[in-house]
Amino acid sequence: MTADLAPADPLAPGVDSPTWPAEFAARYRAAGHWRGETFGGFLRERAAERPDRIALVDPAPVRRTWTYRELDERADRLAAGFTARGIGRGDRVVLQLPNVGEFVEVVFALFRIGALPVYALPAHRETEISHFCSFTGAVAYVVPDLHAGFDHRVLASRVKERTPSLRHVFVVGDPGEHTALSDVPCEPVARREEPEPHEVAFLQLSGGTTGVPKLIPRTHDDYIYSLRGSNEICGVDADTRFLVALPAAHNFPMSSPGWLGVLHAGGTAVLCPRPDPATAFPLVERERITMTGLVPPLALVWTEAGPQAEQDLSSLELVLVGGAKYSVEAARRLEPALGCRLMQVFGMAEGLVNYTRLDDDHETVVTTQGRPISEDDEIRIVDDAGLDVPEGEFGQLLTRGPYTIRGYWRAPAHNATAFTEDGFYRTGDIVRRTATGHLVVEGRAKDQINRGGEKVAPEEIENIILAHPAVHDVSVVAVADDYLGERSLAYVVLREGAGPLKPVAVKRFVRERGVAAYKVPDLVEFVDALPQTGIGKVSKKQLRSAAEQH
Ligand code: AMP
Ligand code: DBH
Repeated sequence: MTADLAPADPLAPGVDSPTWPAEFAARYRAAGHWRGETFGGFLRERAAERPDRIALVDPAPVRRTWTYRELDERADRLAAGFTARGIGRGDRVVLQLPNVGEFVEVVFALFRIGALPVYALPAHRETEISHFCSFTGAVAYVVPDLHAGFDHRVLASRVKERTPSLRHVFVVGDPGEHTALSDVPCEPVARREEPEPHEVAFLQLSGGTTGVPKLIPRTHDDYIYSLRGSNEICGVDADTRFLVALPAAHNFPMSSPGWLGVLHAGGTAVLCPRPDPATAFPLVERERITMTGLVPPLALVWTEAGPQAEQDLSSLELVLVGGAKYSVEAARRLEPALGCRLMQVFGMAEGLVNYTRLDDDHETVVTTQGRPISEDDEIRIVDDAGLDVPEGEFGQLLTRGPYTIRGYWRAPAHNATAFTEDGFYRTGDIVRRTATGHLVVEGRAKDQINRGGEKVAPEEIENIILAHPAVHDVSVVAVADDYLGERSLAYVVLREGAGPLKPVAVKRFVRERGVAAYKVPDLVEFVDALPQTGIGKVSKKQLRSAAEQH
């Protein structure tokens, strides 16, 4: 690629996506972390090595399977169809599918042509989807027809009306006024130009702390390294049968080690339509599942249900738990209840992932959130002034390494504060490090609510509530919750003279603005004024301690 062409190339790192300085990239290559693999390439390799092994199972409503050869061919045919419709290299495609086989087909088709999937969650609604489509200039949006009682085709029509760049809506199922995804595949023609390993492969979502979710550019090289590292730590191989219980679009079930890790290893990924024991346990039995990943509230439900289960869960070898803090008491109960090993995982879509290890002693597994994948993951634990705290004390976690981004996509102003000058990502997590190098998550410095692994940025919800004509001011904070870990509480100050408002009306207002249901405040409380800090900002600290009374 010539230098003067580079700035026009949407895939090239450094254009829309800040990237690793050359000396770091060289070091990660020399260490063998970045091996020049691509997603499209590794699927092709697996299809050549083990064409008839089952790669993917979608059990509902009728069981469908894909061998490696079928998945590979399907990706090629879909890629050809997307190309024929004018979707090409660097184009963004917002993908909002539940755990269905088409999710995996579409992702690999887009990888093949170098178009970038943008991973929306099934729970996202008009506000989030419109933002993803307009901010990324998406050319296509892929949806199910109906999911969990919601008609995504109607949402798609509304978003399309508002988003000039959006030329295509592809629907899995009955397309309504849009295009059926099943009409897209066609015969592959000549060989295409495929993306390079150092290029951006997709945009993942951040849980975020700001008014709008930030997008995370991940390259083939860096993400595939995290898959290989995760596979090694978790013992994933061609015999692994992994249940994708959480939404497939989330970074944890995608990569820790997730369905992408399992496909990289030549194993089998089984998609679970819902993660409750009534749905998942029969699948564990029928599909002889060996491994899965759960957020803490689900791990609790599985732990409760395990001993009474009518199904045979004996194939289960390892359950990973992460996404939010898992209590020591709950962690102690999982292994006996499910008859398998526990591994804690503390990760982030921005990069760094920590795991407890299979050879860690039991206390370490239940009391820590693990240690980094890579010896080249750099960890700093600092105080508010940015100085390293003494070993063993807690502070804010900063990290830099071979699979941690150097900046969000098209967000230079935010990047200036979210990263240090020398490229460390400020995770916003408060951690301490044990003598064995394991991290214990002690809390959080960032303004975020972690609702059982689903992250909510208070600012996003505050902005919505502020648009209510009766609202003068609002602040959204976390309250402790036995089941979810945290729930959200909105403190609302009404305008003078505004009529009375019920909590339920505030919740309805947020829901009707079209956001994911998990962002609707769990509790609403009306107050006369919000406490302030010395310089007149709202004191979230005081509000959080007031919220402890709940
Ligand atoms: P995101 O940036 O949206 O991918 O969310 C990542 C964040 O989830 C981390 O920075 C932590 O705050 C939180 N998190 C993930 N795993 C754990 C865990 N095992 N324990 C505590 N917090 C976690
Ligand atoms: O919470 C997360 O984002 C997360 C948790 C565990 C993650 O991204 C991961 C593992 O990879």
